[in-house]
Amino acid sequence: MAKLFRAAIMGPPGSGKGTISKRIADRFGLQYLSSGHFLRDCMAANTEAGVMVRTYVERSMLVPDHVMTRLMLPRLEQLMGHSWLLDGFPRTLSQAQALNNLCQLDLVISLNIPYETLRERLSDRWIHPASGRVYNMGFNPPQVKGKDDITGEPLIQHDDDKPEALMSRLRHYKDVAKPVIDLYKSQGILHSFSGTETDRIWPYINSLLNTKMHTQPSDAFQTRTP
Ligand code: G5P
Ligand code: MG
Repeated sequence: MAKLFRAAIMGPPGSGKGTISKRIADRFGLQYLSSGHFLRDCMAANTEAGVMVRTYVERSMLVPDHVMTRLMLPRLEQLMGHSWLLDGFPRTLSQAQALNNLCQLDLVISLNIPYETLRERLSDRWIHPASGRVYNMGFNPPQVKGKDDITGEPLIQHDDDKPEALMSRLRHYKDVAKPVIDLYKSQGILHSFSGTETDRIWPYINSLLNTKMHTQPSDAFQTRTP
């Protein structure tokens, strides 16, 4: 049986985690689990957990670690027989340690995108809430303005993409991501990519995954895009 492959993608809000994850999942056949989509599903279902997480997500605050791990780890346990890619989890050291107790990641991708680029992207982002499909009016517009390509349902914008909420999300991200990045660096599985365009970063990630998924992980390196 082929070795299972477990990866995570980290990066600030709007860095392209969702966009790149979709390409990875399509290209390499990994199961894809986004913490943001998962939380929005809980909110839409109005479960007890959903009502609680809404108070954090709507204020652009991180959901407490014990809630995140209680929600995400059982979902990951269900996927134990599969290769997967996590988007947005783990986001704190405590989440990373809880995940480590469940399984060892093979690879972590970290995206470093300048703030100005993030601000421009998010102010132009539209989402199909039911599926989590993401559009950008300049980069990947829907075929029909304001409508999801697959279902034709209306697209919406998130409140937490407004500039003041974005600044707060970025500050949170930087504070909490550093120890997580340090942890994965020390484990030799962190790969960082810098740039302003997903299409220019993608070939490097594609090539990294091609190598890693078809050989035993033996080395770790930092990749910088031009
Ligand atoms: P999420 O949903 O994980 P964020 O804030 O981490 O949300 P977000 O906003 O989903 O991240 P992304 O996935 O990194 O961003 O980026 P994306 O959606 O792919 O791309 C952003 C936009 O840019 C899109 O419109 C895309 O089309 C466009 N784009 C991409 N590449 C390019 C390009 O090259 N050029 C151009 N022009 N455009 C491009 O989390 C939401 C909330 O849930 C909670 C928190 O409250 C969080 O705020 N949460 C957690 N709380 C605690 N712990 C966790 N682990 C949590 N996970 C989620
Ligand atoms: Mg996302």
